[in-house]
Amino acid sequence: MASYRDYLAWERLPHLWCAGCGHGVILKALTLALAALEVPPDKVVVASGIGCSGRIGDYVTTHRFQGTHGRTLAFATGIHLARPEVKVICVMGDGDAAAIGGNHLIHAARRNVDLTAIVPNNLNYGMTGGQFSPLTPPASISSTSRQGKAEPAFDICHLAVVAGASYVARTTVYHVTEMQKFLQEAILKKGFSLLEVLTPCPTYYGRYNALGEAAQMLEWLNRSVIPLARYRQMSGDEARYWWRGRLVDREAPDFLSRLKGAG
Ligand SMILES: Cc1ncc(C[n+]2csc(CCOP(=O)(O)OP(=O)(O)O)c2C)c(N)n1
Ligand code: SF4
Repeated sequence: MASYRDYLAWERLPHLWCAGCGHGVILKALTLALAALEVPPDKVVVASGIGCSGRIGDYVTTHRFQGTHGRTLAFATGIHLARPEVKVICVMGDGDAAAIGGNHLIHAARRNVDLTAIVPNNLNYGMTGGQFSPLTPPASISSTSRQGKAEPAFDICHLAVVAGASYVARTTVYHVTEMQKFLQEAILKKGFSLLEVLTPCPTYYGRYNALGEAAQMLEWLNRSVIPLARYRQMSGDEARYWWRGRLVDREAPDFLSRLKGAG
């Protein structure tokens, strides 16, 4: 029986993340999911762009690919088309996936490319010093919004659904068991799957917004992110909350099947 230990590159530890960063929790959940699915490490590629979250790929024993910021899905599509028997798992921060890489995201979902996209959403650009991203909530303090972010945010999960993704879900690093379950479902899904994981960046977002230390940020996530079924019953004050759950799980032809059909 496989163990998560088989998927962790122990010789590369200790990791470089700040104390209390949530990215390590996502790394552990990913290794647990791969072990539970018993996918051999040499049948997996973890592809990432640039950012603190992108370093998740540094600590796995699978194949790894790190490309340029925002271009993960373009590279990953090429890897998948060349080696369709290998599971390609992409890790992209909220800046990477929703800002510079937003167009790639829309079209990977529209084409329904058989990839798994994990979006660790720490509500800011961690690696470059806490700038706001398109997913940063309005009024947040960041290094580029000292008086509070004036722009609205968008929901990357709904964006992926309307673009055509086969599987879309959201959870948090507080909900580790749910995260592992969603990861397994996403990895098994034929077609484009996206899992957004809300995660603390105590160094920037937490500090700028007076959310306390990492443990307090986890409590804050647990309070602020409510089950999807409950969210759907709410009216009026929804803007205060995020939902978590499985938004879509549907069958549709994936990109490679369509290409073969067209050929
Ligand atoms: C083309 C390009 N533009 C900008 C950068 C600078 N840069 C590196 S990481 C990053 C943002 C990281 O934020 P995010 O993607 O949210 O990941 P996090 O670090 O928060 O995990 C930026 C803007 C870059 N490396 N390449
Ligand atoms: S800056 Fe934020 S996202 Fe980056 S390692 Fe530190 S806590 Fe994590």
